[in-house]
Amino acid sequence: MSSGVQLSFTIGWIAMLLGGVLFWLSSRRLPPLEKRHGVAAMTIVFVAFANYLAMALGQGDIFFNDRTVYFARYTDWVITTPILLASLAMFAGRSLGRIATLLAALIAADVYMIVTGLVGNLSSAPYNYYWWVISMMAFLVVLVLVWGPLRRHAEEDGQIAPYSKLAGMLTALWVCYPIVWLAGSSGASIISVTVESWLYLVLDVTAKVGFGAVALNAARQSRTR
Ligand code: RET
Repeated sequence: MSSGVQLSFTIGWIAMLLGGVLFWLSSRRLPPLEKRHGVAAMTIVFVAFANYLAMALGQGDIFFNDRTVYFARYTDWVITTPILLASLAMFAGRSLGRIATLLAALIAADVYMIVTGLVGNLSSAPYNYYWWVISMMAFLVVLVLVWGPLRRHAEEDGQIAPYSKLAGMLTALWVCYPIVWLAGSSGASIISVTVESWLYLVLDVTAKVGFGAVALNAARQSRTR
């Protein structure tokens, strides 16, 4: 592993750990009914912490089809992205029970997206591109549900202002992942593995720690309503 890649993994587990401490401290100020936002944010960063640590220790990759596949990214994403969607959904209805079916569909499409992405990363050209397209279809389903039915729920029964803000943030960040995937070692290798790992690092920290901070801030304010 090159030292640049190694450094990005080390910064990754440290950033997730610091995010965990930050979320733990700010969760204490949440009103009891909003503690669930803190639980979600902490779970996300601690799962990412473990996966970044595994990659830093050289336990998160395998050499397959002539290249290194960092499978720990996918074991991270397959757990954390459903929780991210659930934390967005917490702003869409007063209880998750009211949107259970919608959330289940959202998570099913999301898990499908991550798993087919991993299959693509384990495939050589041109099959990796087939899987990218299949994974993108599922991603489109996720976006359609987030901006369609779930948003309508937020208007009727939830908190539309934080919902819109977080949905915008989620969309802007998540669309970058398939682009990095395509440009990186899983796709056309236009960028180096070092650049790829730094791009994923910035995205992961923003999509987890940044997103969680915005969500917790909005959850704290909902007390005064
Ligand atoms: C893959 C494979 C290629 C096609 C698509 C992908 C989407 C990945 C996404 C990942 C999001 C990760 C987050 C992680 C941490 O918080 C799997 C790269 C569409 C959207 C938000």
